[in-house]
Amino acid sequence: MPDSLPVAISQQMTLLSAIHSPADLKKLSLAELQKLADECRKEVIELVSLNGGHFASSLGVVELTVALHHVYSTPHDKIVWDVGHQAYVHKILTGRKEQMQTNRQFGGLAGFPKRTESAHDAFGTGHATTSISAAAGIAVASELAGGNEKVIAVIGDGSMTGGMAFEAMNHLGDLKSDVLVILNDNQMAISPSTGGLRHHLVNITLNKTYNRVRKLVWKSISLFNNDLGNKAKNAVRKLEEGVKAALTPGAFFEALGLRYFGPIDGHNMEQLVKALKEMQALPHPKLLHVITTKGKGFKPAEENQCKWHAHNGGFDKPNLIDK
Ligand SMILES: Cc1ncc(C[n+]2csc(CCOP(=O)(O)OP(=O)(O)O)c2C)c(N)n1
Repeated sequence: MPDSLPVAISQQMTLLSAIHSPADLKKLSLAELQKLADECRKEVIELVSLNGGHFASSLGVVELTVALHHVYSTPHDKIVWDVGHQAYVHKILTGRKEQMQTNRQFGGLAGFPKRTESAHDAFGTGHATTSISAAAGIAVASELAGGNEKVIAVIGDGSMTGGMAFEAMNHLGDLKSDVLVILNDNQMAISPSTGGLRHHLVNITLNKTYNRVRKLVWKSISLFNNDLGNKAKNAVRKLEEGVKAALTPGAFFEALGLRYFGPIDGHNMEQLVKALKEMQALPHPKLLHVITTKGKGFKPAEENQCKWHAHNGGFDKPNLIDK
C-alpha cells in the first residue's frame, strides 16, 4: 500500500463500526479502505457462517464495493448489481450492517438489492443479466430530467453471456449515455464460465503484448491532441481507431460503442480507486474489466468456488479464515 495506517487506527476498534453510510468512506486513505475491506470480508464470513446465504461472489467483490462507495456517492449515483447475490458488502456499507443478521429471514432483509429496502438499491434484482439494460434506462431518465448522477452496472462474466446484456450494450453504443459497465471477471458463473466470450476474456487477460500495444496507441493519440490541424487530427484519429480496433483487447466491446479499460486487479485498492476516478470523469459508455477471485480471502471457497457459491451456514469459521 502506498500510505500506511495511522497507528491510532491500526490499534483501535474496527473501522466498520464507524461506517453508518457511504459518506463515511469519503475521507478514508487507501490503507484505511483496505482495512475496511478486510473487516467487511470477515463480516460476510461471520454472517454466512451463522445464517447461510450467497457467499463466494460477495467475497470476490469486497474491494470493488468499498472502492465504488469511496469514489461514487449513492444514493445520488446509481449502482446496479447484476443478479444482486454479490451485494452483501454493499448492504453492510449502506446503513444495514446491524440488520444483516436478519438476511433472508421472514420480515428481515432481502438477499438481493431491493428498492423498497434502501435508497442505495437502485434496482431490484435476482434475475441475471438485467443490470446494463436497467442502467441504460436510469441514465436516459436522468438525461431527460436534467440530472447529473453517474450510473454504474456491475456484471459478472457469467451474466455477461446472457443476450439481454449484449442487447443493452448495443443500445448504449447508440444512446452514448454516461454509463459505466464494470465487468467482474472471475471466470466463474455458478460453475466455470463457458463459451466464446470466456475465451475472449482469457485472451485479453493473458496477452501482455496486446496490453502494451493498447497503452502505446492511446499514448500516441494523446500526443496529437493539440499540435496538429483539425484535418490531420481527424485523419490520425481514424487511423488510430482502426489500428486500435484490430490490435487492442476489448475490441469487441469497443465495436458495440463502449470504450474498454483494463484489465485491472480487482483486489488492489490503489488500482481500483484510480481507475474508478478516471471512469467518473468520462461522460460516455465505457467498460472497466476487473479481474477478481470468487471466494477471495476464504481458502475453502477459493479452492471450491462452485460449492461455496452459496452455503447453508453452520461452518467452522474461525479455523478457516485465511488471514
Ligand atoms: C436468468 C437467471 N438465470 C440463472 C440464474 C442463477 N444464477 C445466479 S448467480 C448465477 C451466476 C452468475 O455468475 P456471474 O454473473 O459471473 O457472477 P459471479 O457469481 O461469478 O460473481 C446464476 C446463473 C439467475 N439468477 N437468473
